[in-house]
Amino acid sequence: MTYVMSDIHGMYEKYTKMLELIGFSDDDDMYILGDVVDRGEHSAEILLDMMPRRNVFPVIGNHELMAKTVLDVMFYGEKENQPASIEDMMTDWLRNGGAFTLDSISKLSDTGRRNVIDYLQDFTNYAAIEIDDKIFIMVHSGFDNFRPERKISDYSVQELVFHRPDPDVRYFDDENVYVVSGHLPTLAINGRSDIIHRNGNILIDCGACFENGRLACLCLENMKEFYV
Ligand SMILES: [Mn+2]
Repeated sequence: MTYVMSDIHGMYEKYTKMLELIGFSDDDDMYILGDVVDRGEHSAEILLDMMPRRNVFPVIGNHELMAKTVLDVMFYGEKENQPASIEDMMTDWLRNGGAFTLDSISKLSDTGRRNVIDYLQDFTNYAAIEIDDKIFIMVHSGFDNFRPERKISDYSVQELVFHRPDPDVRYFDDENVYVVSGHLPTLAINGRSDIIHRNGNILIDCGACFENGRLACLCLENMKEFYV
């Protein structure tokens, strides 16, 4: 089966409970739509679990985008490609839950830390798969500056991770094309921590790191929903 979850935000216990709940095996695939890190305390543990799994496909979120940029500069001081705004980004990241990730990564050995930071570079900007007659486009937050004729590979990473998802706006006319995204807890849309299916949008961030929130997981073959 093919599963998708998002916005785990350092909640390692919910992550492992979810894998157990769905009976995740080597025959399944799992897409994780970003914001694995920050806010919760166990970001490194989740990344270390994901890393060796060949059937877990990570897609980047705004928190990984910030984390990988800042961590690279902090630990390895790589000056090329260093954005001019790095100090603002660092402050912003630490304030938005990055301090927990920094703490969790600092406890690792040098090799462990290098591997985890390198792994953040493996996160893809988006993923698109076909199941039966349906196409699922999986992206952290949707599309900024959306135009239906624009190729998905032409969007910048920023356009794919900072957009505020709006389930009332349909992206693609083709009713067999679904955009699966996270980023905005559904709690903030309708006050419920349930997956929202609307207008070809599937919003799966159910606020795992918030008090009233849950970690959600969706099976794409049968649309079965799981919550922890
Ligand atoms: Mn996000």
